[in-house]
Amino acid sequence: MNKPVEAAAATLSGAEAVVEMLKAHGVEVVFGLCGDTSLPLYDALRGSSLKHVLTRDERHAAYMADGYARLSGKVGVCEGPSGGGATYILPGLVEANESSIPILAINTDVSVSSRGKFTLTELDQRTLMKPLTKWNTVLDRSADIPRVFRKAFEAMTSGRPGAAHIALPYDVQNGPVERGDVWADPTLGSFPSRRVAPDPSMVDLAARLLRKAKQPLFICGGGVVLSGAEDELLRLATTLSAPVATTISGKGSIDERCAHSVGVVGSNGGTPETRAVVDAADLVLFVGCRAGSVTTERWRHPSPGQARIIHIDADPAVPGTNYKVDVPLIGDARLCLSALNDALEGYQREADLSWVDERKRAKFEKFEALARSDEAPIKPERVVQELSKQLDADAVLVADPGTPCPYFSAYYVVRGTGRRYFSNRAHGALGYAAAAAMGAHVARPQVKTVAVMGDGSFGMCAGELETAVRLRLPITFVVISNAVYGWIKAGQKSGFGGRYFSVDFGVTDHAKVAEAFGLKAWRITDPRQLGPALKTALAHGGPTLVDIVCQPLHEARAPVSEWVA
Ligand SMILES: Cc1ncc(C[n+]2csc(CCOP(=O)(O)OP(=O)(O)O)c2C)c(N)n1
Repeated sequence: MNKPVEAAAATLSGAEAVVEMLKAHGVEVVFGLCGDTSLPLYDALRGSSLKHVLTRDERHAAYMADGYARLSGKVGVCEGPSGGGATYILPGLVEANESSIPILAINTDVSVSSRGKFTLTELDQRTLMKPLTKWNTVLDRSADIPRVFRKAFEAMTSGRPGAAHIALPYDVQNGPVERGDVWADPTLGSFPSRRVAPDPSMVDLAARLLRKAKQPLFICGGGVVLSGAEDELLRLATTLSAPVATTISGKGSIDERCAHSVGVVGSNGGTPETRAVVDAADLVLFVGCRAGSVTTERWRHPSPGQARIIHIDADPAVPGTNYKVDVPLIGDARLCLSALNDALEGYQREADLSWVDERKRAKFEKFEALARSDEAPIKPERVVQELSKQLDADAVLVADPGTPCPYFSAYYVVRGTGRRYFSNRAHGALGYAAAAAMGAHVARPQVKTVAVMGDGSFGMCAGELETAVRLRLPITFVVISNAVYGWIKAGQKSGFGGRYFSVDFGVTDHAKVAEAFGLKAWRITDPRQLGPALKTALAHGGPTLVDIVCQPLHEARAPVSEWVA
């Protein structure tokens, strides 16, 4: 006799509905760490097709989600339990939010029915996360799960992308959700999901200014890569015969070997040579760039009034905040640049870019003279040069603050466009690169991923090396080892008469620490050993770490012109 077909249950548990809502938005992986309040969610994840990456703390789970989002173009998802799980996930959430990277953090929470009774780990997650995220809520009822997740994905990926937070109480995970309510628009799982076009009258005004400019210059922030506007940018730069400078997050907007490329400008990766290009402009076109303190060296380059300003940004609040803007173009960078290309159809500005090339040559001559040095301790320039020689063009390099970010931003030449290099430029918290590189690798496993950190950063992320070993991630971690919070010591030298205070710490053999976690590792003191060690490390099939004893920043000739807060 035929068995009756078992009808699918009309309801799901809240935890099951969360999993289904993530899947419906195209989520494939969740980074996170377990806790008492997360038990129903873990039970639902266990039976699902979602991959779960167990991390060693929630901050790194959020950094992994961030690195994953940057490389995949999809929302990165992280999770943790209540109380400490929420306070620990917070740094990664705010970094992503300020960097316009859509990550969703889910913290489970004490039951709705236990609120206000001195319940262990109880915390006002709504208030905590509100100023740090683009959108956040605390669920009170299971039935609201589908609507809340749809709203979170829409908020994260439309307009200026950003982070979202959802607190998921224990009893909400167990309550019923109608199966029919569980649906989503999958296009909201990638970003930008809803592109906005600029006002045509503003496009005409901008085109008129561009035709009149004698020395136009692009300064591109992260918005170009976020919107995939690289081709439109090159087309417009070619029409205008204009140089293209970038911020650190803007690396990847243009192939840095191209004649138009200036490199990074500003106080963390800019040099006197790149600054000279900014100072020569009579029209600056900011694209997807907040014109913040680092890029503009505290709003001095360009100097106020020096140049006409056209400012393209998806966020209407950005143009006009720091510079008097002649034309604001509000919209998606790709659509704005494309509209400008259409408006300038048939126009060609004839100009010679050899002056830009001369400045780039001058910058790299100084760099190469130092990179060639066989002196110990090893010069940071040597590390940049060796990695530049050995990494394929499609490799992904993540740099921490300290020595790595300014040196790699200045001298690591990105060959090609799109996301190949990044750093945490919103808050610049130490200890980001290792976990972000792990997330990046999960998103793009076919290319080599490298994380470069100072030893200050190593101290803030070392526990996560276990994750890299457990998951056999073939990432190379590079430690610039100098037993000092070097960037700050250099600031004490340049701005406070060398009155050094509480910046030196003890020497650690990071290679031995890494070996204890199960990585293959090298400690390098002689510059001549650096190339061979990196070669072996990069080719190894599993996680590797190269600990490089380096010249500290206060003794080095840093690319930055000055230390500015
Ligand atoms: C979480 C956090 N705390 C403090 C700082 C301030 N800070 C910026 S750079 C720096 C020193 C970095 O030291 P290290 O990682 O050893 O790199 P180095 O500068 O020596 O190359 C510090 C403490 C920070 N960026 N992040």
